[in-house]
Amino acid sequence: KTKLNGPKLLCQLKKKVEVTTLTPDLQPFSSMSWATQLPPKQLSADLGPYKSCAVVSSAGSLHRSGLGKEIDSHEAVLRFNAAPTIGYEKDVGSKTTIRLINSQVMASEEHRFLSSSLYSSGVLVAWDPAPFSADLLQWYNKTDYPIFTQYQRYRRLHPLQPFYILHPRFEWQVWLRIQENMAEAIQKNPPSSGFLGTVLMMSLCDVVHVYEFLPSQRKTELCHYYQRFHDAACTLGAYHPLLYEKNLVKRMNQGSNQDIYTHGRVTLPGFSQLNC
Ligand code: NCC
Repeated sequence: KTKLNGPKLLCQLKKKVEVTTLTPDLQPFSSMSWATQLPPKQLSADLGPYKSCAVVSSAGSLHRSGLGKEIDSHEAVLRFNAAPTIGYEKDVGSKTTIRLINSQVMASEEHRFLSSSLYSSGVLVAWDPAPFSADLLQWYNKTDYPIFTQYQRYRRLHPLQPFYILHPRFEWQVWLRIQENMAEAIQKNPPSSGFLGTVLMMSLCDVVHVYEFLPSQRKTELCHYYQRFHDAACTLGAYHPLLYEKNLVKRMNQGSNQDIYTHGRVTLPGFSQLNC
């Protein structure tokens, strides 16, 4: 096994990862009446291409970053899970083009997914930690959290907001890219929303700026910029292979180390810009 350098890694991601979403014509969903709630086209057919994009991690190190204006200057902004903008505009901006949410957020009471206005701006994209290489029916019958029932409820309440579900193949294709570039065996859990969202934006944007995924000089054990909760595992990972994801992003970064240190900013090329 050989560790690939940045350019080779980028080309592998482009070649071997497909950002696919569920569509109503897909088995076994095609025989279920609710499947008509799914968008008829792929996310990649409906969104982008965007010139310049921002991926905003939820890290505590965004606190007092003053990056809000810079983040909002990008054509499209991706945020995660329950990360708010209201009250935090100075540090994280206010634009939300896409929100990537895990199925836990959709299901847990505390996040009030069906009723909170936090989720009502931009395009929603959901994912669920599906079993490795399991087929869609197996996953459908045994999701980690009730992503499908919550999806149907949300769509009935907010029928006009675009809402996609990622194909589980995507999360495991990304996982394989991580594993194949590491010397040791990594845990067989899907990548974090942060890395999935970064790859998703690389498929839609000419250039992607990721903020505080690789921590800046503001690095802190504060888990999220929006919560008073400390845990180093938020930055280093426990369930998700987060440290390995960060290692790959560091290798693919086309910006300077100074950008990481001062802004927590990484610059990645979109797949369309690569000559592989
Ligand atoms: O915390 P979370 O992630 O929502 O953060 C989104 C992404 O930002 C990056 N991050 C976050 C905090 C930090 N200190 N450093 C970071 O680099 C990560 O890339 C992360 O993916 C998730 O990935 O979906 C996750 O979701 C939470 C939780 O489910 C939601 O926040 C809803 O409450 C998970 N936490 C728990 O299960 C307790 C987290 O493990 C992963």
